[in-house]
Amino acid sequence: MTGSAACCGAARDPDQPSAVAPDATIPTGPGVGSAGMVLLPGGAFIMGTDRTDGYPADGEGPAREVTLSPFWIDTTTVSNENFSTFADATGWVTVAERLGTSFVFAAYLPANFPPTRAVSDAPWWREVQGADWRHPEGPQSTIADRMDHPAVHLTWRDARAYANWAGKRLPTEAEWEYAARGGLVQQRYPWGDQREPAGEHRMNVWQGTFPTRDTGADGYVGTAPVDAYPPNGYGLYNTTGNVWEWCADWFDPVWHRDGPRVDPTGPPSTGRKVMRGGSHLCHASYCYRYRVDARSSNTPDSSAGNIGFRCVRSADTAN
Ligand SMILES: [Cu+2]
Repeated sequence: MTGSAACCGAARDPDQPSAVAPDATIPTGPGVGSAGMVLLPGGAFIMGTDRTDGYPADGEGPAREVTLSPFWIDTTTVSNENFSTFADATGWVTVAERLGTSFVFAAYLPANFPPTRAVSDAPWWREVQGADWRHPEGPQSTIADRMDHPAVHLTWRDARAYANWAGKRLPTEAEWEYAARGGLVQQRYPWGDQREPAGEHRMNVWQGTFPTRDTGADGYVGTAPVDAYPPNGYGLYNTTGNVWEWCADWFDPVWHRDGPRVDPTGPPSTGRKVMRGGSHLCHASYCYRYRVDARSSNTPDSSAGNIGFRCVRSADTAN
C-alpha cells in the first residue's frame, strides 16, 4: 500500500492464517427481488479521467469510451438492516468475526479503550479485538441506532456471499463508475464538478483536521444513513463518500489502458480487489478520493469501518 492510499483502509497481515470459509459454503437464496434497485440502460460512457490533479498513479486515466450492457443496481449500499436479514437467514459468519479483529478508526474509540495495535504507515487505524459489523467500534459498541447505516467491517468475500444469497453480484468497476456518474460526462462528483455547490454539502467526507477532528460540517461524524443527501441523476445515493464500495474486479493501476472496452471485468488476480467512491474519512489534504473517477483497493480478506458495498444484477437475469 502506498502512503497516499493508507488513509483509505488498513489491510490485514497477509501472513495471518486465513479463516475464510471455502467458496463452497457461499449461501444461495431465493433472491430478494428488485426492490431498492434501478435498471440502468448501459451503452457507451466515458470512464476514467485525464485530469492529473488526483492520483494518476492509481490508474484514474486514461479517459476512454466503455460500453456496458443494461443492469440493475441497488440505489443504496447494503445497510445493517439488510445484512442482518442475510445473517439471520444463513448464519453467515463474517471474516472479521472468524478472525476476531477488524480495523477501527482510532478517533472513534473511547478514551479509556484498552491499547490496540496501530497500523505502521497509518497510525489512525487500530486493529481492534471484537470489532465486526455488529460492533463497529469494538465489543462495547452496537449498531442498534445505526440500522439504516451501511454495513461495514465486511470483507470482499463477505460482500460476495451476501450478493450471491440475494440473487445479485458485486458490480464490475466499470458498472460502478457508470452508475456513480449518474449520467453526467467527465464531472468529478455525482452531481457535477463542484464539491459543495452553493456551499451545500452533498456527501459524507471529512471536514477539519485529519486525523484528529472531523467537524461534521456535512452533518455526520462517522457513517451516515445509506439514503442521506440527494441521489444522483440515476437515483443512487452516496456513491461518493460515506463508505468505500467493493467491486468485483481485481485492482491493477495500468491493466485497463489496453484492456477490453465492452463489459470489462478487470484483470486476472492481482491479490487486491477494487474499492470505489471514497469514505467519510477522506479529506482533500491527504486523500482526495471522494471522486467518481478515483480508485483504491484492498485485499479480499481485509475489513474496516469505512468499507461497505452495493449489489447489481444483470438485466437478463431472471430473478
Ligand atoms: Cu481515502
